[in-house]
Amino acid sequence: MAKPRITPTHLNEKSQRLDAHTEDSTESLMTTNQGVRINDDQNTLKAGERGPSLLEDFIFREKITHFDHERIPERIVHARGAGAHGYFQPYASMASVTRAQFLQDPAKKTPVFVRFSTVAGSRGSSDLARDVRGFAVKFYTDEGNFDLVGNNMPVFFIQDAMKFPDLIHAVKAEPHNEIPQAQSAHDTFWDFVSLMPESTHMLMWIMSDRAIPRSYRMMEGFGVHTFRFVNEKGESHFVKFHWKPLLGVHSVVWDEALQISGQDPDFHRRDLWEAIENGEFPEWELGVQIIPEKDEHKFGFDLLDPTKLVPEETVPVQRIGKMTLNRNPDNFFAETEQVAFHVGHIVPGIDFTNDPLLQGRLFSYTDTQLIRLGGPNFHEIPINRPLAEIHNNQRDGAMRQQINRGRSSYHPNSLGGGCPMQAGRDMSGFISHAERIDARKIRERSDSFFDHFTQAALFWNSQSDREKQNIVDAFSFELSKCETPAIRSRMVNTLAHVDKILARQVAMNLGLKVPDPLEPVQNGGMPADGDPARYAPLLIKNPVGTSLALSMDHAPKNSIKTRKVGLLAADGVDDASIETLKTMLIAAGAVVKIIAPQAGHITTSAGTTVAVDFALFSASSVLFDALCLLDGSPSVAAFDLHPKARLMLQEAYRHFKPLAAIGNAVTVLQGAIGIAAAGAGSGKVENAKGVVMGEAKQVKEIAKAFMDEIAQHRHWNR
Ligand code: HDE
Repeated sequence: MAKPRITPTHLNEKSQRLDAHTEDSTESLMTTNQGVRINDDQNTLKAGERGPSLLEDFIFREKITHFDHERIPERIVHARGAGAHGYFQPYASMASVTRAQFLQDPAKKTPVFVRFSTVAGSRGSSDLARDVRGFAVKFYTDEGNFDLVGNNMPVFFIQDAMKFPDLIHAVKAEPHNEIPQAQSAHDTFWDFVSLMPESTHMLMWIMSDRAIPRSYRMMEGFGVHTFRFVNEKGESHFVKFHWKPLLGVHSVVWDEALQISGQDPDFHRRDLWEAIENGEFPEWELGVQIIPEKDEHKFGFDLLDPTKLVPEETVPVQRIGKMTLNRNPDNFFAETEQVAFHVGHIVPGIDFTNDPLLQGRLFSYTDTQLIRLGGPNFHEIPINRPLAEIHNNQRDGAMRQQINRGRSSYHPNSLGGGCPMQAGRDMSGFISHAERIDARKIRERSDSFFDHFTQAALFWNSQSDREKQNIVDAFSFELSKCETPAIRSRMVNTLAHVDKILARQVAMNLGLKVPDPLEPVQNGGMPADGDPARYAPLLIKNPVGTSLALSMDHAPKNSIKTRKVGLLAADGVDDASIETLKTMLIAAGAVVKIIAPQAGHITTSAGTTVAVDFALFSASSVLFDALCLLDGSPSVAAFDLHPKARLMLQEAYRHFKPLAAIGNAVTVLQGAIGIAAAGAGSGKVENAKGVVMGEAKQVKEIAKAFMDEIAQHRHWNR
């Protein structure tokens, strides 16, 4: 399949040649970076066969010097990530609210590059950390690059950018011993957040299953801040951005996440890569909540406060276009590592608000690229280069690629014919929304930011019982890892302000008393001269309802596309059972893998050879969405009482995954997971709690019921 390329159009011919992708053909000879052919790449230059190496060996020195400098500083946050290319296409013109050209024409495809990431861990850390996921999209629009640098959660820990270094210092590994890696379950994180009541809403999200997604392809994305859309007439609307995954929103369970971190720390990266290689292109719809300026103050919270969301029931999400990721990067470093996102990369028709977190980010992202990518010319790296032409009077700097012609690098000029000229107000240039500001210069926070618990409670109230249980378990796990008792108590006290049952259950797990009556929440962020009446006691201020859109259990579950299903089969497996299951699952879009006692091949009862994808000894249940034990006496016997097979089935059951067994395999499954089929032998397909069992002749019905259970993802009623 021909891969679409982003081709630089604005560089002169010579630099274009230098920037082209290089691929070593079979005829190409090895050269130095100066283009000199290399005769021998095995040995350094020596004074005699057994003599010392010579300093003169420019070939060796060039190679080692380049190697020594292969790493650039990893991102201070979001160091661990994976990226992909694709395109975005709007459904209809959005001209009534924005003049952004890429949102006007349903026929227009805009190339994108997306990078998903975790926040806290180092570049080599596990994908399955309990963490927010970054969801950063670079749109290469005809009017310049627009970066939507969001997360998979709609709110953030803090309200003001001033606190970001503190938050990140607290969550990263502790400075004295650099422990723990990619985990928030330690004292400094909980010390900080328990002193920052504004974090409470985000903590609810982080302790929910949203923090352990099944796949990057199965998580929502959010712009978090309130942005502006501005139309041709200069009219502004507030806008909240959303990404809605077409595969639904799914997570793993915490015990699974812990195991995946060992079994396959690249789980999410591999999943994204494989889906795209297999032609299963991940898709998201871009959603917007559009709020007229006149409604700015009608919500009971401040639209500028990034610890708040606008419930979808209050302002519905309009789906305005679709993003498809259809090409893996050619080179991880050149693209995924060197891509430089920036919330300040916007195009005409989109603008900022005064959200104090967003305002701080507007400074931070360019600054971070200067250190990470080594200078001010990072926009010239191919992955960062806009498709729109660049013309300005900026010159020089480290690693400059563009070779500017002519004498004038200033404006106004007459020597260069006045070029490049300003677009001017009547043309296509960026015009900032002329927001009226009449204010005193102060270092303060608005009173409208001081309701920290209403939306935390809204989130809690909107969860299903099982989701609530998972949140309780996550708080308990994390806080149990804190060594300082005062931090645990302080956090439980904060939780009591959200919900008494939540606080009580966490307190019980930690062996603590629930604070009653509520003690004021401590606010470490309170300035020394602050008015205590403003800060404490902090209590729920607004009526709390529910918002079903906040619960993953309410997300649609109607497809098994790309779910990984393991079929346990050994020599002598029944042909009908393996063929039917494979064919029906693949037809519905699932990814089917054969797990056998050994690697290589198995032979079916009719003598067909089937390739084995996973040997039992190196497989693990946590790498699959569902497991099925196939029929055929010799095959079933190979798994019966096999400790690893039993472990896999038991674990899958404990992780609430769909399971199936056919014919003779039924008793093996029953034995492993300790359940009996209610009507075993009744001639009916048994289907309870996501476990499907039946006779060999019912294989089609079993497959059908199994697929319905896989679509439900997890079965919490066990
Ligand atoms: Fe970032 N953030 N951030 N952030 N952020 C970075 O920029 C920063 C925030 C987000 O895949 C850094 O290039 C500040 C919120 C993503 O390359 C840095 C503040 C949201 C990524 C930075 C925030 C994000 C970053 C580090 C508080 C969700 C990864 C490397 C004021 C809306 C992008 C880099 C990628 C990366 C600063 C808060 C999302 C240091 C100062 C809120 C997805 O510039």
